[in-house]
Amino acid sequence: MSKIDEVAALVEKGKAKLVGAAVQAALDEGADPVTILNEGMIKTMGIVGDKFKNGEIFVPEMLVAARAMKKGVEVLKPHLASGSTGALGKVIIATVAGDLHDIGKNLVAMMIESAGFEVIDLGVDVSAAKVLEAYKENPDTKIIALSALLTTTMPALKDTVAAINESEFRDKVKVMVGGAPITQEFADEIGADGYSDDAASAASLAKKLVAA
Ligand code: B1M
Repeated sequence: MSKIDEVAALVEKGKAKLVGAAVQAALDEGADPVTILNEGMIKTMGIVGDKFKNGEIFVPEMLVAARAMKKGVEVLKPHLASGSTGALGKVIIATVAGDLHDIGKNLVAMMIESAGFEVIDLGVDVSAAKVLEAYKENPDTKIIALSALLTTTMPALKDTVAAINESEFRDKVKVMVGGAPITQEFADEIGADGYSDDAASAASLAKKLVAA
């Protein structure tokens, strides 16, 4: 079994205490950090999700897999992201109301920070009101980035973007959205300024939005 396969197996089984060492071993063997992330972790979460959908596993198993992935990402982080300067300005990021998924949002935050932004992470299950409040506390924010992982929280994403679109500061801030069920079409429909489908392209999009 390759070291990356070992990482994948440990994430899938939710072995949080062992994943960090396996990621380190893969790195020591010269494995590419992005490949470890994509093949050892993100792909595995897809498998975990499929097993959940098929009734082979349940929420607790998804939860421990998520915890294990987070441990692995901690070890990977210095290899994926360079230190931030914050020079490109502030980004407020959140997972929308009713949604507890934060791994994708955290990866996006990490890549955006590494691209040179200062990230204000509001966490998960964040209401539109909290997003507006955070902007008012940080009126120099350049981008509001919103994540949604459930088809059932797509309406919350829509409502949050609508609240920003109706705010008095709309012309001062860009809004970007993403998450597994979100598409460019949906982003356009709800009036966001940008959509990206993964963390690396989210960082490029953020840079493009502030340059625009
Ligand atoms: Co949940 N869950 N979950 N879950 N969970 C999914 C999303 C699901 C697809 C699994 C499945 O059925 N196949 C399914 C959603 C189905 C749907 O909506 N159509 C689902 C469900 C149903 C649920 C519950 C409803 C289950 C239940 O209780 N019956 C429940 C809902 C809870 C809630 O939120 N209110 C639930 C709960 C959970 C846990 C809490 C147990 C756990 C989350 C723990 C955590 O995040 N801390 C969990 C997990 C782990 C998953 C899966 C297995 C993995 C998610 C993940 O972290 N993926 C997931 C299956 C799957 O994804 N295939 C699933 C890895 C991550 C890197 O990918 O988040 O997609 P992702 O992020 C990507 C891109 O989407 C993008 O970039 C990221 C990096 O490349 N991206 C952005 C994300 N945000 C972005 C923002 C951007 C740009 C790009 O700009 C702002």
